[in-house]
This record gives sequence, structure tokens and C-alpha cells, in this order.
Amino acid sequence: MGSDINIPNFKIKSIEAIKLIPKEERIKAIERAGLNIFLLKSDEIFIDLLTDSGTNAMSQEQWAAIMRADEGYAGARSFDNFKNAITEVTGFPCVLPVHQGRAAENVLDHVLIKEGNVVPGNIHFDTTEAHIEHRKAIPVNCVIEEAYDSAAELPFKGNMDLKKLEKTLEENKGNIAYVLHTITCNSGGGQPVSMQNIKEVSELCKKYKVLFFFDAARFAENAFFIKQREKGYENKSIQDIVHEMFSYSDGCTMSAKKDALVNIGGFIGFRRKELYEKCVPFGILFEGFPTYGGLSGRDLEAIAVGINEGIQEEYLRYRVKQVEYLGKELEKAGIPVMKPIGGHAVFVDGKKFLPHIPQEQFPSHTLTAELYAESGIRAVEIGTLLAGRDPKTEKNKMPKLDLMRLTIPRRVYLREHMDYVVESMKKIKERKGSIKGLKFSFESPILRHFQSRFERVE
Ligand code: P70
Repeated sequence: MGSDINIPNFKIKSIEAIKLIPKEERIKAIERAGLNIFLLKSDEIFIDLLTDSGTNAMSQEQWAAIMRADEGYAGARSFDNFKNAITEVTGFPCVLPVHQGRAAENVLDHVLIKEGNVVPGNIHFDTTEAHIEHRKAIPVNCVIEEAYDSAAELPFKGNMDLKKLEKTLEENKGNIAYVLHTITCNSGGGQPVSMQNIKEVSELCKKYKVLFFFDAARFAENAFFIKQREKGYENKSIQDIVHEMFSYSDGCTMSAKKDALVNIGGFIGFRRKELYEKCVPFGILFEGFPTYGGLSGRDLEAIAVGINEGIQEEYLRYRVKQVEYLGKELEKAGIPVMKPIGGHAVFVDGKKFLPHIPQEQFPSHTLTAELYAESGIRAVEIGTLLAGRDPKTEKNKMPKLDLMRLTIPRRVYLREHMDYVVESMKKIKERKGSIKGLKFSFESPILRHFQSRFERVE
């Protein structure tokens, strides 16, 4: 781009005001919320780094397309625009719209999973895992071992360990529902998966005659990392890389709320019509007619435009570098962060940052409550709270990674906002020894991180 400064490939036309409420009010708010940042009101938040999901800023082209939408219940023109855009970007000829990523999981799992099945993946996201378990099947994580070491600097830490995968496929012959590769690997720190690994996983799936799907929520960021880091791809376009990635698979589930740059939406992409047709009745049952799938015509139009903007190289460079900037500045301040810096977020290693808080007392979740009170910034735990309990033993799962995620919405915040995050974390670092761990005062049964309440362990 002719400059070392990370310059956005857009300028701002419309803004939303944000306000930092006084510290006493923040403390009251987080206490009222049972020390759970999900239970805060958005107006109580200054910088919202809870998620990059559905929090993206849309472009003038998206807003213009929204105005042209066709809200017909069946056969809407907006569905054709949606479907054609997705087919062009991904190469999947059949596309079933759904209202968000977990809805795609729900529909697909109703068709592909039978009780007792096994679903191997790199690291399944929590909604994915919950849906698999809801179908009484077993999710198995087969990511490379280094993924669990937050300090290990590998270019593709989201890769599947092929030995682990083959062992799982061999031991569960005839009992595999499908294999799922999550790109980028969110629960592993937003780490990418290499094309080589995708190819090898695909070959193993062919050898064992099992279906191979992607959880493609952040497919464009994954493609950008392949271009940056994998030999032979430096001169390929993002579109070509995306096509090649998807070409090795049978389909994908997609939360369009991430890399398709919208606020709501999702889809399932299929290579083969037969499987698409098996999913349609469940799509109708859970989501609606297959030309809208729980979305309005305007949502479909926004995705049709957004998915193309999401694969622009200039945008992706800016996006990934902004996240990297935050990660590097935190590192300079002596805050332990997951390395290398991922695509959509910086992950602070809560166990390393608060070593005096045992994992059962949710160190990273504790840090989110503390960060909010300090600064009005909302981060989220991706760790022990999110992992939930083992459905058989009912014991807390103890994931190897317990992280606090600072998730960056797309095209929303500026470098100055990132600097404020760094300043706030520095202040917490100075007094971190006095921070107390948390225990449940109420534990909600499913996807417990959303609704549970906490008190401090004295
Ligand atoms: C996030 C959100 C959603 C997600 C995902 C992958 C790889 C499927 C889905 C489900 C969820 C979240 C987490 C914490 C706070 C707020 C929101 N990820 N696969 O931010 O998609 O949400 O559309 O049903 O990352 O990581 P959907």
C-alpha cells in the first residue's frame, strides 16, 4: 500500500456515539450483572470487544442493497442474489439460508448425526459442540498439540493433527457422522489452518469415506493467513485461495455474522444436491422456507454484498494488522497473549496473567469483570466457564486453554480505541495480585456462560 502505517481501506460516513460512564456506576453495573459481562447493558459499555459476531459496520453498498430487497416469502429475487454471491465466492452450488451459525449446525446435525456418532474436528466451537452433544453424539478435538501452548509460535496453529484424526477415524469406523474443520480455529485463539492441512484432512476423509465439512465463520481471514504464510500462495488472489480451500470439502456451515460483514445471517453450503435436499425439510421446520431461512430479504441482500467485501485483500490486510497491533502493544506491556496473534481477536492467557487464581475459579472470566470495572471495556472468556460440564460425569471440563478474548468488530473501532485497551490492561497489571477468583451463585444449565451469575471467592 506504499506505507508502513496500517491504513484502513474505508472512511467513515456515519457514526454512533459511545460514552464512558463513571467508575462507581461501572462497579454497580457489574455487581448487578452478577459479575457476568453478558448481563450488562450495552449502554453501560464504552468499548465492546465481546464478539466480532454481528457487530460489524456495514458499507454504503450494503445499505443500498438493503433498500432494494425483495421481501417475498417464496422465490424472492434477494434469495437469488444471496445464493449467486455465495456460490461465486465459495464454489458450492447449493446453499440453504439460516438465521445464524448455530442454526446451520442444528439443521445439518439433524440430518448427519445419529445417537452415539463421533464428530472429529480441530477444536469445535462451543455451539458446535453443544449441538453435537444435543444429538447425543461425541465431539472429538484433534488439533495439533502445540495449539494448547499459548506461547508456541507456529504459522498454522489451527491445523488438525493427522495422526490423532486417523486414530479417531480408525477406532470409530462406521460411526463417524462427519469431520469438521473450523477455519480459523476460534477456541484455539483464532489460529488459521493451512491449505496443506486442509488437503491432507480431505484425503483422510476420502480414505475413510466420511464427509468433510468446514465451520467457515472466518474463512476469509483464514485465506488471508494462507496468502501471507504458506509457500506457493503469496501471489494468488484471496478469491482463488478461498475456492481452493472449499474445493476439498463436501460443504460448510457458516455464521455470516463474522466474515460476511453483516449483523445477522448464516447458511449451509453443499457440494451435492442430494444432501442439500435432505436438509431442506429440516431447514423448513426450524428456519423457514428455503429461499429465506429465518432471514428477511434485506438480510439476504446485505450478505450478498458483504461476502464479497469480506474477501477484499486491502480490507483483510487492514483487519488482520489492526488485531496484530493490539496484540503486539499488549505484549510490549508484559501481558501474556496467545501467540501468534489470531485473525479476529487477541487472547490474553488468564492462567498466566492471574496465576494465583485456580482454574476452577475462572481466571479469565474474573479478568473480564475486572477489565470492565477498570475501563468500561467488555471482553469475553473463552475457557473454563465456556467449556461447561462433561455431560456424563457432570464435572467441569478443564480445557487446557483459559483465555480472555478481546474481540475486534470489523470496520468499527480505530487505533486510538486499541491504545485505550492497552492502557487499561496496564493498570490492571499493576494491581493484579489483589484480584480474587469467582464461584457460581447461579449456574445455568446449557451454554452456561450466557446466563450464570457469580460471587467472589473470599
Ligand atoms: C463468537 C461467536 C460463534 C461461532 C463461531 C464458530 C467458529 C459457529 C459459531 C456460531 C459466539 C459468541 C461467543 C462469545 C460471545 C458472543 C458470541 N461465535 N462457529 O464471538 O455462530 O453465533 O452465528 O450462531 O465462532 O466467537 P452464531
